[in-house]
Amino acid sequence: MAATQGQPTVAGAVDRHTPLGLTPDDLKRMYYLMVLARSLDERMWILNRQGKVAFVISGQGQEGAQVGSAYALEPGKDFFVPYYRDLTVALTAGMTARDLMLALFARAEDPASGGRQMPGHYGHRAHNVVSGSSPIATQIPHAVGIAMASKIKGEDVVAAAWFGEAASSKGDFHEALNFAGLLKAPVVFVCENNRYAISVPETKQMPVPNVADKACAYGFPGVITDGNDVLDVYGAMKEAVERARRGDGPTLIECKTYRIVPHSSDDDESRYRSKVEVEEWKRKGPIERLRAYMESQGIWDEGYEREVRERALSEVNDATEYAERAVSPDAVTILDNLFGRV
Ligand SMILES: Cc1ncc(C[n+]2csc(CCOP(=O)(O)OP(=O)(O)O)c2C)c(N)n1
Ligand SMILES: [Mg+2]
Repeated sequence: MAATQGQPTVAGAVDRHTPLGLTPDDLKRMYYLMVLARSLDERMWILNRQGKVAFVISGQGQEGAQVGSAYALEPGKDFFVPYYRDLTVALTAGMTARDLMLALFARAEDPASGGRQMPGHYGHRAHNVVSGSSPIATQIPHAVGIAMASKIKGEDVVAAAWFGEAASSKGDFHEALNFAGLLKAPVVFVCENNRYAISVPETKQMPVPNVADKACAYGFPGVITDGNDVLDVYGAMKEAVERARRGDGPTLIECKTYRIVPHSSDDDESRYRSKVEVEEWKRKGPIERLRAYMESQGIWDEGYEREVRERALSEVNDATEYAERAVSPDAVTILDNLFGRV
């Protein structure tokens, strides 16, 4: 491929992005979204430990699966139905660091719920990000409903639902996939298999080795991807979105990945996994992997890294200060949006 700014590619490094229709600028955008998500997430933990915010649920380690999948949808047109770890999905869909911090601080201006929902319930009407409920997997049938509404109205809209591997043991998952397969709904199911449901390893909650294996029961393809390889996930998602737009129905994409921090700010991970295991996965992290690839293509260098880190830090600082100063919902609005008027 043509290297940017005249930098040579590493001899023998295979260009994997051009065949997928991605430019060096796309890779830089994906890289930035992951670094921004990681920086925001790290700041959220600090704010929690300072006693400023009550709860954090984290996407660290899963940014590659998230940006690789969300990037193949069209923001402002397609529908994003994420779950609580999907900070990078929310950012890729068009939500800002300020939006996410406003939700974390439960401020009135929080676009997801005006400060009503727990953090991690991403939502933004203008960006077609649909906020979910806390019970696991309930967002999966919602995505099928949105996809079917789009199909019935003759719109060219694809919906995607994201969820963890344990969500695939819930009835909601199976009902959603059954109807999506039957009705050929324009939907993509993205499973972020991070190997654990809080403390329960995947081997203790599912009888098959891959979530993707479950798709065959519903008559559509199940694809296994390396969830820490942005390009692998993007390639599978691009194909799945094209398939959905053609009217050929759903795809289930499993992203094999790992969360590198505890389940939430209230979890003690030392009770169920070793530090060695976590450190091993950190070394294979999605940010590190994309950085190495970009370097091999002459798209990344130390100067660029500094620029990215500084830009992300200033966005995180701005969002933190803005949300900390923002007002909480007025107590008199407590019943707003709970009851309809007759
Ligand atoms: C119906 C239901 N049961 C239990 C919970 C408590 N809970 C919250 S997250 C979680 C683990 C889900 O694991 P997985 O689907 O693999 O997603 P991950 O958290 O690993 O990303 C559980 C059991 C819940 N929110 N809803
Ligand atoms: Mg899991």
